[in-house]
This record gives sequence, C-alpha cells and structure tokens, in this order.
Amino acid sequence: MQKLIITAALTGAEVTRAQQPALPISPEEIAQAAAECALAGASIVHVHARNPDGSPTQDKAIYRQIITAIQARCDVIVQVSTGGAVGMTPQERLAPVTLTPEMATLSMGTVNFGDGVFMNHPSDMEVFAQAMRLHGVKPELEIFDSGMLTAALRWLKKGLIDSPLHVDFVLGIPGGMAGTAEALMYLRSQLPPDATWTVAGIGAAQLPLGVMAILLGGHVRVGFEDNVFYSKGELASSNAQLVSRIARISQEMNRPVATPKEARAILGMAPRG
Ligand code: KMH
Ligand code: ZN
Repeated sequence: MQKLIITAALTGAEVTRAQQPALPISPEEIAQAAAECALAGASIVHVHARNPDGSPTQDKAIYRQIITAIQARCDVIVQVSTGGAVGMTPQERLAPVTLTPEMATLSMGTVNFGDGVFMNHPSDMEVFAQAMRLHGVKPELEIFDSGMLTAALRWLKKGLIDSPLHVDFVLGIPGGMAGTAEALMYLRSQLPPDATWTVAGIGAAQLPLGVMAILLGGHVRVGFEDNVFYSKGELASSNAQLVSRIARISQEMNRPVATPKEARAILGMAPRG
C-alpha cells in the first residue's frame, strides 16, 4: 500500500467563527494552521481565501499572500480551491490557478449544496481543466455524486484530463452522495487501476470514512471545511488535532504517513524546485 496522504482542508468557504472559534481566516492564520498540520502529518493543504471580514473570496492577491506565507513556513503541497463559494462566477473561481499553485480542485459536476446550487457547467469545467493544464497545475477531481465520476472517466477517454487521475470523494453534503461505507465502496470500484483517491467525509462521516480509506489504500482529507467537531458535541481545538488523529490511527495500522515529497511522487507530480 502507498503511504497515506493526509489533506487538511483548513478553512472552506462556508464555516464561520461562530461555528468554530479556531477557524483560520487571515493569510497568516491560514499559513500557521498549514504549518501545524504539516507537522502533524498533512502533506497537502486545501486552501480557501477569506476577506478580512471573514467572507469568502477568490481574490488572487489574497491567495498569493496565503501561498507565500505557507511556503515560508513549510514544504506542504498547496492545493487552491476553484470551487470557491456557491454563487461565485466561474471567472472569479478560476483566478488562483493563474498563480501556478502545485494543485487545484476541479469539481466534476453540479450539485445541490445545502440550500444553494453549486453550479459547474460542463463548458466552464472544460475551461478550468484547460487552464490547469496550461499552468502545470495537478487537478484533484471533486466528486460529490456518482455521475461526476462517470463524467471524469468520459473526460479521460476524450483526453480532456490526464492519467493518472486523482479524485476526492466528498461524501455527505446535503444534496450529494451519502457519507456511507456503501457509497465509498461503489465509487472506489469504478476507478481506473492507476487512479489515486482521497475521501472527505462531511460532519460525522469524516472519521469513519477516513478510517475506511486508511484500510482500503485510499487517502484522507480532514479539517474544518468539512467538519468542526472532534467528537459528538466537542469542537476540535485545531485543524492539526484532526490531522494528528488520522496520522496516529494510520501509523497504528502500520500504514506510514507520506511526507510532501513522497506525496508528490505518489500523485505523479514533479518534485518542488
Ligand atoms: N465551497 C463549495 C461550494 C472546492 O473547494 O473545490 C465548493 C468547494 C469545492 O469547496
Ligand atoms: Zn473546498
């Protein structure tokens, strides 16, 4: 089995300080959280930017500050969000890709997202994929429902995205595929043999699906974007606390955790200069 790649989804676009007082918001706070998570075993950080008032933004200058501040602290792989927040335009969402981060997310379809609709028109998705190719950015395909994986496989055949695929099964969004073992097993069964996958269980699904992924040879995403609790009714004290738990469980299961350098090799990415 490959070493375990842990992604820390530090901030997201929807979570508030009222829900999670330790939520990192400013570039310095996000970079500090990234460094703590890297120390705890994360090799990728999934990053969303926020305005000083806490509202979500895809502002390129703020992403630049975040990336610079993270890279000054540690070697973790920075994965920017192109999902942004519900209601943002595709042009807004794509902005951080032009900073040539090592990775970016690429959502593979439209999904109801709580009370909103997370729109991903096929023609916009194609533009996103082309931009990532142009800038040498490794896409992580965000799969919120099974049809999105079917779409990704169709895209692979058409040459719109490259092998080996790296996908993130985001399970448990209200409107998307359920955060259950059965959903994960089905999705995994559809992947090409050379694909890598990670799972982002939402809310209470984060820990059980993460543990399943450790056992099945997948990878794991944790963090406040997807879940603010450590256990039922108990808020997590930091993103790093959630990363530490997954790293500890994986090591106990004799599956060592990947460094960023090892994660780049597992994902078929170039070493960082
Ligand atoms: N905030 C969600 C609407 C991504 O980062 O690529 C979309 C999202 C996905 O978070
Ligand atoms: Zn995100």
